[in-house]
Amino acid sequence: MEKKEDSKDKMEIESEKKEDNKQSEEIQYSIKIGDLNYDESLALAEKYKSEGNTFFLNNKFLEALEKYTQAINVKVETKNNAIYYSNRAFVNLKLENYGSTIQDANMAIKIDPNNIKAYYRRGQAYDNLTKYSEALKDYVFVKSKLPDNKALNEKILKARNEIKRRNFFAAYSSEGRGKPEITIEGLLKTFKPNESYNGPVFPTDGKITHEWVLELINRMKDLDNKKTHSEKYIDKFYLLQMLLKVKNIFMNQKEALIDITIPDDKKFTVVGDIHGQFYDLLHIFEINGYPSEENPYLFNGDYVDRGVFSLECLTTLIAFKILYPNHLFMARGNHESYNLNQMYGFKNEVVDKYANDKIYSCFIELFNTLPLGHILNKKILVVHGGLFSKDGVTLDEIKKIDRFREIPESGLMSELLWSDPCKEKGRLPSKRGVGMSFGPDVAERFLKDNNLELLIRSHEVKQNGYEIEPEGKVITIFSAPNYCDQMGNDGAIINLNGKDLKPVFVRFKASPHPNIPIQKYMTSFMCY
Ligand SMILES: [Mn+2]
Repeated sequence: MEKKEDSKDKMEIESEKKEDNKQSEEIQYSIKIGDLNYDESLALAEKYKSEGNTFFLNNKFLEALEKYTQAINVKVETKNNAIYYSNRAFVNLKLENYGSTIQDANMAIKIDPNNIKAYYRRGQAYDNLTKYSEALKDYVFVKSKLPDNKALNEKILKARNEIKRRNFFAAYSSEGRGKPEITIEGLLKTFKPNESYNGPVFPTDGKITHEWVLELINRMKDLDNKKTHSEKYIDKFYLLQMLLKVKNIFMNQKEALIDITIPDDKKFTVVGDIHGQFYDLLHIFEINGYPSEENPYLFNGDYVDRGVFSLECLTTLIAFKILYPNHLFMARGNHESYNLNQMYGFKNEVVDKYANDKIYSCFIELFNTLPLGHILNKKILVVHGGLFSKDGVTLDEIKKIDRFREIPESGLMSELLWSDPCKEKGRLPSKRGVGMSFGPDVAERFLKDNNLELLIRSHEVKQNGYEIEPEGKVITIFSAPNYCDQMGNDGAIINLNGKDLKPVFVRFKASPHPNIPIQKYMTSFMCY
């Protein structure tokens, strides 16, 4: 997963005082930390740190996180403690726990204001959270200490450009939502179908058939990776027509939450994150049937980014949405977002596959219309992320959210798409740095207040493809098996019927796919 520029960074993990390692190995774990004198405590903490470093260098980030936490828990009151926090900040950065990265870096800087790496790591966390002004401050400070660091110049330039771009968009509208310079309709006027194109033609009346969609899927399938882009993808003129059609379908649904009624004897399927894993999406259709009026689906967001076949996934889903507008549902995930697509691959993928950088912004126009969640038979709320930083939010309030915009940094819309459940009661700050963590009691209160029975959400990779939270009121469903070609997890989907709404989980393994490096389109490093 590592990009080249990171491997240099990786070596910079603090590992001074190597001479302590040998000595510290002799200390037994069974010793109570409180019984140790200063030298023994330091030796123990250094031992944990060095074990953490070994895990880190072998890309075992979860284990490294645990070791740095142990080193911190020894509570050695020296500058070394700043190093443990700074190292843990780095591993949290790798795990994309940007909120935790900032907290750890803050601690490191508090203990040792000269820990330059902590500023650098905090800056990168802000950068990934698209908080460019904060990132720029840290980068500029690090640059003043390390003037020869070339990678910093690029980061500083990028942050400055992003700030400029934001100011530019903010000038358009007092709400700061930005007005796209390119629209689907505007762009359509400048395109004509390519004369050599021999694939499926989107009809002018928009009336497609099941066979038409299957033809489209077959065209995109390319297990040997032998076709050229123009042999694989629908012509951009027809793609734009599809985008316009499907955008209008979503635009007509004014409320941010969609009510779905599942008849007693009918099956209904909920699918979690897909993340550009086209061949796994097709596998879901193989084991669970293609979408149809008899076989309705709800896709719960995060269709794009990470995986290298995001365009294929989205083209397939919007084709089915056009065909079965009332039997295939799509919610917005946090990755259906301009900000995230810049880093996690979808933008670069579309630019590469269509050799045109304007097409991408048409997808954003579509993303800004996707509903924020669905309610099944008035009993189950299905959203991508989770719940809120305050109690008392009603379904009516959610329905009224003005969703036709980029996902904001805070507020109800942001929390719906970003929050995670936690095992602890109450609320915790988000390890991601966006949204929040909500305990089983928070979920129970929300459901009771709104006369609901269950919350289904996605957004987090799970070893079995799903997880039922304590108290059984929150279920996570994740449908991208062997996430990012490296996590080894199963994918899962939920089937339920209208009568008892009892979730039945179907688990599945990853399917073979063309051998394309997962980091091909990503500019950010990790995949957790
Ligand atoms: Mn997500």
